Amino acid sequence: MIRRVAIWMALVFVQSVSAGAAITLEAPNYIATLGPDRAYTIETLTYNGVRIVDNIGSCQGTVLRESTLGWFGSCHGGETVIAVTLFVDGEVEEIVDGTVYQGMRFRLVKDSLLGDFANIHNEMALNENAIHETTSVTFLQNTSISVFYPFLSSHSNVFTEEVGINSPREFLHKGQTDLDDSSSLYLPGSNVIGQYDPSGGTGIATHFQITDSFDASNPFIWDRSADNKLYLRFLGFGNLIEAGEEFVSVTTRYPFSVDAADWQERVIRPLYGDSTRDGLVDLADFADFAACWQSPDFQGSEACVVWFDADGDQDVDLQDFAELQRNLKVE
Ligand SMILES: [Ca+2]
Ligand SMILES: [Ca+2]
Ligand SMILES: [Ca+2]
Repeated sequence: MIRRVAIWMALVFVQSVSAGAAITLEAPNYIATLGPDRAYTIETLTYNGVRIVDNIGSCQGTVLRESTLGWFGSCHGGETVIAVTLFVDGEVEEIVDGTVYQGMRFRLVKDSLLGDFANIHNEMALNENAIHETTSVTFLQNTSISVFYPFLSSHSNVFTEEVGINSPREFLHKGQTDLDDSSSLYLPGSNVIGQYDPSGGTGIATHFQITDSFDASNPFIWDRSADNKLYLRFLGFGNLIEAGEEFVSVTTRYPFSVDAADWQERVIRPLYGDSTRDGLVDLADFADFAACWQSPDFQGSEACVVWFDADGDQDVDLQDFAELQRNLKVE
């Protein structure tokens, strides 16, 4: 039924839209738009009725500044999409600009070129709980880079509270981004960032799974008048990147809704049981649970407690399994 709707919409829109119009991915609890103008990065995003990403100067994805040529990627241009494939509920759908696709889960697999000096392979999955992205940037020639953001995301101006957390749950920063004064707030050492709207009771938790190459990474929030934009900045590589070097970033954005008193804890564990941090609780997470449950070495480890200790008694046992069963979806 869902497929049929999407095909019907494609037939209708193919006649009427102008070239370059964004596509819309529509699920029961979220709507995303993305299109060729910004190399198929997200332009707007609404989750459970809350506008997380606005389309005013919105920029998502991977962006860098080549030392002499300037900015490349996403909203800055200079990114040539070589191939992009859309999966709607696991089935490939032809991308027709301007089309509204309806489904439960979407996945976009994209290969693109930045100028002639780097390529990007990006896989972005949207599901009912999160937006999960893996991005790999490979340099094709020796390149002088002055700034490199493997990930950035424009979040709405209503998210004025923020926290920075290191792995797995030490708060390194708690503060506000509410002046709209274009200041940059650096959160060194944090690989989990929470942003929260105290009046609306909604927020977004961004989890970076930072690999070895990102030892010197540094997230920051730019408090612009239009939004509070979150960046992952890569530092400490000098400014020459050699041909063949590859950088991989894995990012999961979990939108959430919770009472103000609990929001900071929710950022640490936005989805109980999702130890793999892809927005789904499935067999991969169950394998982690089993390791936590059965091995005395892991039983009380911090990661086990963070993701699987439902009743807060610092262990992972049968009581916690009851909670996991509630979330577990095996398909
Ligand atoms: Ca702001
Ligand atoms: Ca998972
Ligand atoms: Ca427990």
